[in-house]
Amino acid sequence: MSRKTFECVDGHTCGNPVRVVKTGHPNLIGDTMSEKRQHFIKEYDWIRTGLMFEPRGHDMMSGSFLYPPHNPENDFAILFIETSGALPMCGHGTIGTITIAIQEGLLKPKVPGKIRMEAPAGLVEIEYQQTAEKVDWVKLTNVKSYLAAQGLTIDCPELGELNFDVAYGGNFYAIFDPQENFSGIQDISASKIVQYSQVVRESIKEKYPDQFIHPEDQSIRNVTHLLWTGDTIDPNSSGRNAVFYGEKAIDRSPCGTGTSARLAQLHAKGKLQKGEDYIHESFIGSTFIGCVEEETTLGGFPAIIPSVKGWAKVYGYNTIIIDEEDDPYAHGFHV
Ligand code: PYC
Repeated sequence: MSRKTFECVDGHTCGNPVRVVKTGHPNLIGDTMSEKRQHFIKEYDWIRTGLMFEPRGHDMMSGSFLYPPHNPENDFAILFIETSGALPMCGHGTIGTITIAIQEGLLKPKVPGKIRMEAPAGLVEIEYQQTAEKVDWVKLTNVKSYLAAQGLTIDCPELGELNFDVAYGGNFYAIFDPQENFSGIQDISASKIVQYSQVVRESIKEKYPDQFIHPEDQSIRNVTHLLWTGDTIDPNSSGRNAVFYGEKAIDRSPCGTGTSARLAQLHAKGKLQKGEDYIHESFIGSTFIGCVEEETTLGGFPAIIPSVKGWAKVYGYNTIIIDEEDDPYAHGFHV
């Protein structure tokens, strides 16, 4: 049958979209969510592109499917879908998915207020607060995060040579702090950040091939996201970022995996202590609260276990049809 129907609940986490798909789940093979993610990428990526790209989505679109857990002690397993791919982990996606799943009755946690979620990148423990039918906030304790490399350089047309670090927080991030050729995100437009990021990410891939690979899961590799920093809008915030992903997206939320990578980078450089709150602003000024919960190691690297707290809102119900026979753009497009 060429016509597939997906019932979805749409919401946003601090401004960035989250589309939880309730029906139409592909039957994925694997003993872990990492294996199932790889099966999805091989056989079912058209579902992601159909639901995330135009005309059913847009540059920033992101979403998830809920699956039963592999370990009965856990509450559920998650597959993230996004314009940039099926991510190993997504922080804003987690906060949005939990909010939607609890409010819409898609998930009944074993212990109310606490959830154990199997992400492709590993186990994520979650706390949330609910008042009546609304979820007020969600706090996730993320996978181990670490600073993978520092003091790297790349040439960026227009800007010149840029220094950057690479940190992992569920995805690998190249982090650009203000420096001689880049004064900070407060001084450049979103479209310029996108333009620079497209070129810089390609150059990183060419200059540092296969250099960033997760020590325990080789399917997680390469710098996929860029995190540019700069002055905060609110003087009470600790930092502000513009996270680039996909082909043209700037995260509207402060980015959960980006925040985790940032905490790992700052902690490794002695600029953030365990237990200290880090109020992270997004490009549009929305905030997450990050914190280094524990110090640990990963594959020989000093690492941290970060937490990220934020909120999400449900805004609509969406039944989406992908009809391969009838619609030339059934699998989506991007320009
Ligand atoms: O919140 O982790 C995140 C995320 C990744 C890409 C966009 N948002």
